[in-house]
Amino acid sequence: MVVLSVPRVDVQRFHDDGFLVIEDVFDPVLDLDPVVREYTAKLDRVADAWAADGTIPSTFADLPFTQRFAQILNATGSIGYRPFDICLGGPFRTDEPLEASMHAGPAVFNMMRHPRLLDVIEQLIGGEILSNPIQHVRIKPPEAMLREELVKRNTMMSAVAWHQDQGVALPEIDQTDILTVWFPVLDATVENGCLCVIPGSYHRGMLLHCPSRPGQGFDLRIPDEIRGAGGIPVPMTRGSIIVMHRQTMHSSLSNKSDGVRWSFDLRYQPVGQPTGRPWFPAFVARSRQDPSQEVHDWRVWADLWEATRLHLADDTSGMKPRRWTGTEEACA
Ligand SMILES: O=C(O)CCC(=O)C(=O)O
Repeated sequence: MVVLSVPRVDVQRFHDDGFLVIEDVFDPVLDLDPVVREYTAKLDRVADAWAADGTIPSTFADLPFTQRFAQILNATGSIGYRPFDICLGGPFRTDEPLEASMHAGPAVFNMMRHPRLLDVIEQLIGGEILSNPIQHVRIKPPEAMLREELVKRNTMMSAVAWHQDQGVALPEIDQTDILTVWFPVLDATVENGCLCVIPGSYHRGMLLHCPSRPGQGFDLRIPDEIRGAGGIPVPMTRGSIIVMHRQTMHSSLSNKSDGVRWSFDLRYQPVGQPTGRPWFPAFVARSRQDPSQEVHDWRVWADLWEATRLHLADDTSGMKPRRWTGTEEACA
């Protein structure tokens, strides 16, 4: 049996730059290929259900994954992405299963609590680690395959404007140690839309974000002078991760390639700190003090989301608006 060493984290460099790329955290075949298989099966199930109820004109079963995914999104619009993300998106309804509202499965859950990923996080924030529910899987087909409206409006499927992750959560996280962990399922390149970061940018603190696209209340970004501040693209091979400070300015490029750009963005923090989305469920990914608190079974994690879904379908009054409205004077 091959025993892999704990990935080494250059903590000083993380504090200097506000981000760190660490290679070979995952085994692409053992860890990431199961994610691809899980989503391939999910796409089959979703396509069958939607073709049966007339949501889409065909299952597009003869197409390879990327083309099929693009065709289904083109036929359904943004709403068609809901079953594939690993976080609930509205509308919250009681008359559909969790399966139709988001994705929860063993392969994605194994990534979220992968021991080597948690070994990295532990070196930065200690051994009491909460998995924050602001988490996404982004599967971005080539922009040339998508309807223009989807490319313009949906950041799960297209480029993401400059922002700080702290800016899209409630102010309750401002004093926390939340880290963003981003990793590609397939290699992320400049051509297919890798992440970009501005090294050291978190030292400038939190900046006002303004809506980047008219009418997009949920799409916030930092002002023009920062946008031009010289971010660097961060191409990454599958198996590697990038860890970012919550105030690190980052964005992602458009997918100009003919293949899919596929990634996870997850967040972790010390147990006990607020998550910035209190209406969504967090779970203990690692506890050195009390391992009995850890969630090990993906079904337990899925049940937390199912309970949340049912609650929100009934009552969304606990959901708070974003910290900015876009009507701030400086956004004019
Ligand atoms: O994956 C992307 O394209 C952007 C991800 C991102 O901005 C984030 O994780 O905050």
